[in-house]
Formats: sequence, C-alpha cells, structure tokens
Amino acid sequence: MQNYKDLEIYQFAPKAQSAKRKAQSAKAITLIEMVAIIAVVGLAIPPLMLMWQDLSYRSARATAISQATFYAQELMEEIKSKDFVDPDDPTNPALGPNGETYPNFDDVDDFNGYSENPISDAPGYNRCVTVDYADLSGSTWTGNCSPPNPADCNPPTCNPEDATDYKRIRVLVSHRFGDSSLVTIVSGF
Ligand SMILES: [Ca+2]
Ligand SMILES: [Ca+2]
Repeated sequence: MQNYKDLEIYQFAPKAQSAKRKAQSAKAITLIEMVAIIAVVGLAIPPLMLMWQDLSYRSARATAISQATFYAQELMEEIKSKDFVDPDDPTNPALGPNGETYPNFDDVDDFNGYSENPISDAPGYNRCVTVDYADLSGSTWTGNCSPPNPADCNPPTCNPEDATDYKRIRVLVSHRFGDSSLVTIVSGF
C-alpha cells in the first residue's frame, strides 16, 4: 500500500512541471513576438510617414496650381476685354495707366505693373501683371522692351521706338506651393 501512494506522487510530479514549462514557453514566445512587432512597426512607420507627407504635399501643390491657374485666367480675361490703346490717348506709346486706377483701367497696358498681394478673397495667392511690346521673329514672339519677355513682376522698360502693334501680356499668380503664369499676345489690328 505504501508503495502505491509513492507511485501516485511520482506520477503527478512530472505533470505539474510540464504545465509550468508550457506556461513559461508560451510567455517567452509572446515576448519574442512583441519584440518582432515593435521592430517591424518601428521600421515601417518612418517610410509610411514620409509617403504620407509626400502625398499631402503633392495634393496641396496640385490644388494650389489649379487655383492659381484659375486666378490667372480670371484676370487675363478681364485685361483682354480692354482696348488695345487708351481711348483718350491712343497715340501715347507709354505702357501703364493713363491717370486711371484699378478698376477703371480702359486699355490692356494699364495693367502693366498691376499687382494684388494677396488677391482679395484668396489669401495666400499673389497676382501681378506685366505688359510689353512684342514682335514676331520667324515663329517666335520676342519682347522689344528691356528685359524682353519679363518673367517676374517688374514692369519692363520700354522706349517709344520699342512700340509695335502687338502687346504681350503676362499674368503671374504665385503661391507658396507653386506658381502659374499665362501669356497672351494681343494686337491693335
Ligand atoms: Ca488707360
Ligand atoms: Ca495705358
């Protein structure tokens, strides 16, 4: 009988140890998995953040350029609706207002040097205009003033001998994410 009880104790002891080892093993695997997950997430987050930042910038830039193009077209249409020369001073070759101020401009070159910083009702967008005389050389339009074909908002310097029957209008709309410019040639014919 004594031997039988000893046998019972001897049989239960290994089972208890096995369960403990299994529990420890499960805990160890969970810890390893946690470390692996942290490592993978740590590696994946920086590229994902950069990708998200890049997508956000591209989206904002596309929107800004689209809006800038709209504002440039809007002002260009307004300028093109004006006369080629001032109705009250048609022989004056000087480019610029003839004593008027916006919105009373009555010829296209009155807008030479005109700017809006920022455009009313469009914060963040600036708009400016240059007008110079141009001539067709072969298949290329070249400005006659100095500098020819200005690319910024500074009005070019034009002398009376630079005058032609063509005026080059450039509207530039700028935004911190990108610019949009439109160029049109109008004629006095
Ligand atoms: Ca005028
Ligand atoms: Ca004028």
